[in-house]
Amino acid sequence: MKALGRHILVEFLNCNADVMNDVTAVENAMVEAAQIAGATVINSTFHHFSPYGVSGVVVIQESHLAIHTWPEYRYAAVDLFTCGDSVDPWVSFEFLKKAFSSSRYSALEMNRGSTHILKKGDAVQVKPNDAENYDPKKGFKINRNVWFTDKDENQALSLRYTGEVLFDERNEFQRVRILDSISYGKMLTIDDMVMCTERDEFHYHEMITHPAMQAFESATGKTAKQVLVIGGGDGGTIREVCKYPGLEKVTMVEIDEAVVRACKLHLPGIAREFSNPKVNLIIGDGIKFVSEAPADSYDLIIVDGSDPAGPAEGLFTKDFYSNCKKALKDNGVLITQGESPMFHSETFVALNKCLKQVFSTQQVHTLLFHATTYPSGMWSLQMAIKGQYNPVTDLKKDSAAKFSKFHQLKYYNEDLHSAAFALPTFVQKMLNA
Ligand code: SPD
Repeated sequence: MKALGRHILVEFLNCNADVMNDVTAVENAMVEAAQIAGATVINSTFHHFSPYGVSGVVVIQESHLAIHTWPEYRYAAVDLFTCGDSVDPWVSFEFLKKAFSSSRYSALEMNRGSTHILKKGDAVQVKPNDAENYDPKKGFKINRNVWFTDKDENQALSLRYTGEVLFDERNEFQRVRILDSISYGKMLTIDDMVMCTERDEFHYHEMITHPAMQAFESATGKTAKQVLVIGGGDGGTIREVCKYPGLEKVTMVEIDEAVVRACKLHLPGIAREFSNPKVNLIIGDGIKFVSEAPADSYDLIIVDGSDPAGPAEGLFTKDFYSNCKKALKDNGVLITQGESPMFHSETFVALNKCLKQVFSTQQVHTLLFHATTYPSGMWSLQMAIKGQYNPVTDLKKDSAAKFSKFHQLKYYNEDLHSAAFALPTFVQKMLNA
């Protein structure tokens, strides 16, 4: 060999655009392309650009593989650079051609570090400096740097994950994935939005359940017996509802059975109450279900939907909430996830207005809580009451305290109940404008 390395500059054309825009798929293909060629992978870093495109590099003991994709042109620019004789970059080339479904391509091979131009004295003894990453049995430790990003055009929240996709299914409704995050445990994502993570799901599930259950119980002197949950396919909300012994039945209407299946399989701590005999799971359209529900059927309705895109869009309409009001018994409570004053300010305000039109201004209350894995970290719930009581001033604090202690709740307690309804001035202004 007359050179230290071989460098192939590749143009992949007519690629699969979805793959070109899928950071996990691109990274997996690049890592596998290196391994299949006999390279030792040391590290990989990949990034997804907004609105589209992926860049990344796989560092191998024998140099590197790099890529940048333009999904809108179905194009990828790839560098395959290997040193020594043990790795054949053309094997990586063939693998990537198939992985990206490229039907037109070109490649140019260059020798790097030609021995004709290197002087003998350039070869100096260098001390190896990566011993800590090397295990004689397993070889080099791969340190992947893969990020999941939940974003709109201007804001984002990113969580690093191992690169492991434990569940990935696209169906007529949405794309459902379970990813293995580095510091938040396993997480459920729908259409590239975080729904819940093992580490902080209790913030959301306790807050969408207990303020409403406690407010109802305090005002009426009895537990909500008939509860309806719209959405909530991960099972976190019904898990909280099932903590009330006075509950007779919780009906949950989830549109996508894949969410339930994924969570039963990978998030058993969240999905643990599906086998409870009080739980009646219906796979179907919650919007239709509520429109057909008999009047005065439920003490509590919890709308645990996704963001207003795809199947959850109809959960943000006046029709839907009018039907919910009809389905509630007198003194019944509705609570819905209300988006973020910072991330989705327009939806947040519009939903509040819509509820006030349906239930009256005095009977609609906004709560805030910390949603550490939702963009902006500040999330809301909107509560509407079909009755004349107030969820804060009528709260029986002692019972709320007793309940949260007995169940060792991690977020909700009797003081937080009232605190959650206290809004920052800028949020008050948004809602009263
Ligand atoms: N941006 C995320 C809002 C999602 C609300 N629903 C989450 C489902 C958890 N049960």
